[in-house]
Amino acid sequence: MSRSLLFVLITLSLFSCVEKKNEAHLYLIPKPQEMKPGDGFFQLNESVQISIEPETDETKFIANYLADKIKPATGLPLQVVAKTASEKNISLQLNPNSQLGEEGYELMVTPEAVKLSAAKPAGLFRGVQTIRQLLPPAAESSSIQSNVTWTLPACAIRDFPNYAWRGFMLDVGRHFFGVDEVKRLLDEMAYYKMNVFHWGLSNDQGWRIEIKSWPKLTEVGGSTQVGGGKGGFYTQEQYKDVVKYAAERYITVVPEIDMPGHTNAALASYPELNCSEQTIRLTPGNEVKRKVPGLYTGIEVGFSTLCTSKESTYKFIDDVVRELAEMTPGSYLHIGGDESRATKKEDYILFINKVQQIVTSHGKKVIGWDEVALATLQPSMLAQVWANAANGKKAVEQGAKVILSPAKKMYLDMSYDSTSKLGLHWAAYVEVDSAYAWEPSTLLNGISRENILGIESALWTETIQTRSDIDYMVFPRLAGHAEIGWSATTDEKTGSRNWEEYKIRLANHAPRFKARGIQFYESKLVPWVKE
Ligand code: TNX
Repeated sequence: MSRSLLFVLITLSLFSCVEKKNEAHLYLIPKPQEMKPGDGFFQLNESVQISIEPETDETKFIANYLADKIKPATGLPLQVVAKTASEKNISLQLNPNSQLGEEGYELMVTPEAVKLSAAKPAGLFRGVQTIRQLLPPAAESSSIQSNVTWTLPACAIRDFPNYAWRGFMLDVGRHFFGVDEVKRLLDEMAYYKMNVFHWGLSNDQGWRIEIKSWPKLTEVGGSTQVGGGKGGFYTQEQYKDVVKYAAERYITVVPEIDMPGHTNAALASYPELNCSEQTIRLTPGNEVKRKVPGLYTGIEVGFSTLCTSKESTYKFIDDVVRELAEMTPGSYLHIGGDESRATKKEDYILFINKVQQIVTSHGKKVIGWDEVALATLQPSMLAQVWANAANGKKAVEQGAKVILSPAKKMYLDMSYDSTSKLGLHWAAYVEVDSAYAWEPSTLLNGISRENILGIESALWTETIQTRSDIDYMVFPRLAGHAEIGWSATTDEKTGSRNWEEYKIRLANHAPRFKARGIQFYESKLVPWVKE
């Protein structure tokens, strides 16, 4: 071999080494509260095991979850074992004395071992997501990847969430999405350490959850969707299956039945839920007078209402809430309460007060969109602020806590800009930087850190019909929201989020999105890393 060829080869191999250097610890999303880089790398190979201590069903499940995530791309069948003498392991350890709270964890990666510890299983599970992100992006692929060295960069991480409630809402009322798609989104939430799945199960266009005592809700009310497609609904068995799947990811399901407005699908299913003859607006300009509305497949809001003055309406609500509460382990039920423009204000207040009592009588706490603050809120009630800060303030003055879902920042159905092929823009165009660079505790007058339980992204689906539509609107904005919920403010000087710093981390997630098969929106504001 000639000298110059040798030189070229050596240079090339040096460069490819540099290129392959795993710096994933610098690009974590959400950013850990504390991270110190170390020297060297831990390398995965056939002999690495995942050891758990103590060995319980939960720790075993979490370890197997990690092994299952790593296997498809690496081909490595990492074995789950009880604590062993072997040092070269990934160890997951529950340490009840740890001060890390419900979801915090500590992670130590050295060339010799990976040590994850937490006070609670939920903390281990969150830490496992960090382990996944420390591996090269190719590790997130669902098929075998060759020529990759499976390393984790040495580092020491101490991490815990900033807000207790880090939610994602999916509206399946406008367009229906089946169990598999919901589970995929739960997996994505888990990846970003989110912990509340708010499931919008009813709306004008569709009723999506089987209620055994009122079967026509799904037979009739579930039979269509926006645009006139066939809609769909979840059986109670499917609902319970999703709840279990979520719980295995330490995600709480909060079901929403929106009322008294947004109820056309129910009103079309059961005539007795209507008051008297009403003017029904089928489409703008096309109005008819009749007692029972037909199914609705447009995207107008604010035209429907349950009859708030009939006792039988509350019997209906009691049945629905009872059946839902029975299959919902989480402590909250969401009663909607938004945009009830077809309900008189005094009727609305009476209604919300009564429904709060019904929900409480079934052992659940109540959440409502910010308009519910017009009623008399129980102290345990949560108000979800989406549009009206004054309502949020009213809720806070009544002693309630709030969840922030400001439409201008967190509505994932808002278009990115005027050229976006999907979405609405009544609140704003929400580019990736705007979705990220804000702070919950300073966004709204009269609502401060101690009033805020957390934040929630919302995907309304008037314009969203397919999995790739979901991908385009949800990603990458969801990653930024997850970080706002989990990580402390990145820029201590300005007290606000540092977009310039975040966008580099986000750019480095492009190969990860791709490896997970996500067709994300490639915003021009982000210098995406190509691979
Ligand atoms: C407002 S937010 C709504 C939804 C729509 C959404 C569209 C809220 C509580 N109500 O019914 O789908 O805007 O962006």
